Amino acid sequence: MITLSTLLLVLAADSAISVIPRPVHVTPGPGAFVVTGTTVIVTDRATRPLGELLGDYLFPATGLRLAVRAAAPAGARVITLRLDPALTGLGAEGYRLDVTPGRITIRAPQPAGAFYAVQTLRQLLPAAIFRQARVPTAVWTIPAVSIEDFPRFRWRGIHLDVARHFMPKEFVKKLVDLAALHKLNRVHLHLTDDQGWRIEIRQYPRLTQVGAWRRQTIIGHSDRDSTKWRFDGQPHGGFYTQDDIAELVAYAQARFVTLVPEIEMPGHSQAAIASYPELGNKPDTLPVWTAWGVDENILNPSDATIRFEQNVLTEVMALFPGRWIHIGGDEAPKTQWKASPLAQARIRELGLKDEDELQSYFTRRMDEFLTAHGRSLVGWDEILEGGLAPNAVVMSWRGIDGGIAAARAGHDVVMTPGSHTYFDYYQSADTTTEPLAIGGFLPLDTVYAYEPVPAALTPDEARHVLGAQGQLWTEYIPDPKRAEYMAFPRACALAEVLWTPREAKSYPDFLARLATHLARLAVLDVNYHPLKN
Ligand code: TNX
Repeated sequence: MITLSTLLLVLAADSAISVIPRPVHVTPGPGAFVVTGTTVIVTDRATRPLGELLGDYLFPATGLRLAVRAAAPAGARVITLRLDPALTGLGAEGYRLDVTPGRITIRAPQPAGAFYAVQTLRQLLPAAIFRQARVPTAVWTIPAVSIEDFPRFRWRGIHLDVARHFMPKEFVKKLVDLAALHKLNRVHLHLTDDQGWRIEIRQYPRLTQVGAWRRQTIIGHSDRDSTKWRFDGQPHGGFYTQDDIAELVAYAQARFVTLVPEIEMPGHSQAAIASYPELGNKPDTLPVWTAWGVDENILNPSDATIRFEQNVLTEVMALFPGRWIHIGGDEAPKTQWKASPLAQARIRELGLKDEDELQSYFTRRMDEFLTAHGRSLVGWDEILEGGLAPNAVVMSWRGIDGGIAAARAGHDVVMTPGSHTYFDYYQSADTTTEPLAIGGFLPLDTVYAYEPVPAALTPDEARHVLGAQGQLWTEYIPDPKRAEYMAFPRACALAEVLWTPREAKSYPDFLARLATHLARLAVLDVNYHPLKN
């Protein structure tokens, strides 16, 4: 018979479990584990760094430096982390987490899973655990629960455009931390665009000496009539040195996040052309662009330019160990290629039909190059026009059709449709109370309702949908605080779309957990958008 007190305990435990993204199986138990100064973290060899990481997570707020040991001292209350090959069925990122009043056990087939168990554990503690100074009054209670958990998708991403507005290295780290807290495993860095080049390339120093800086920035939205444009008169710029990048890569790796670098070509390249005018189609020297929009100044399609970009990619590959290298490929107007004798001669000598096929040729050369180095090219869905390079992964941003076409052709796909993943869009219907954004309307419930697998795909084709990611284009996002405002809590909703089984999703349930979760984000000093529509 269930007594009233057991029932209340169960209910209390249940409401205490406000984990985002929602785990696959959650079974609350009676009682709770209390972390005290005598709690010991026990690990095996493989999970040792994760035990240390857990200790580091717990230290600032608790003031307790928990011992990390290879074996449990007799009688100690322990948090155990270990790899368990018997759990291989949970996949590369799955885990089991068992909390009882006497002990906590984390088991996972691979370290990534143990890492995600630790993230879940942090969310089971009071929100004050995220404080960076000791919270003397708190009791560090973890409700008893058994959790079995694994992600629905392999690619769970957030993108950050550091080209339109440079974002300091420390903010990229904060975004990596927030991604990891939400069990996101890709941070896509949009490193180059018309308005700025943000990564040191040693062979081409002018890319950052010249390309990382612009004289000023347009104010508000660009009017069709460029004589109406007004500028702020404030120089803007910045870039990451190769040492900065190495630091970011190591930081992300320790949090099971793969950084995906993007070097845009052949469009969105005016900062590169400003640095090296020979990359352009015209003899003019261009400034780094100071306005927003689709720019006609694209790279020329010469062999020298292709070699230049491959040399850039060589340095990029040396810095970023991840498999995926993004080459952009979007919004490359063909006006200049139509008028260029060089581009037209290339079309003829290569036996191509038109300028779209010429862009495909350019992309293929990058694909061959990256493939030869054991990497995979990623591009925005325009790379489908004129024929898809054989090993390309497609990011479907202009709706879902590009994703459908690419998956049908046997290519991997990451879903990034504006309609559901553009976090630069407004999140309230009443835009008068919002800071200026690019436009659009993407409220929290729409993000939550997103289904990444297009209904048109067969199960076989659907296997090519690696996942999805949220986009933070920064034309109207001038600084980290605004980036946080635009990303949260929409990124929380997307994390659940990408992790939680489709059948287990529930918007009311998500909102109930989000209320607790926002207290965590507040402690983490995340400038999230308050809940209203
Ligand atoms: C289109 S999405 C772009 C970006 C802009 C964005 C603004 C994509 C591949 N290209 O250059 O920043 O729209 O929403």
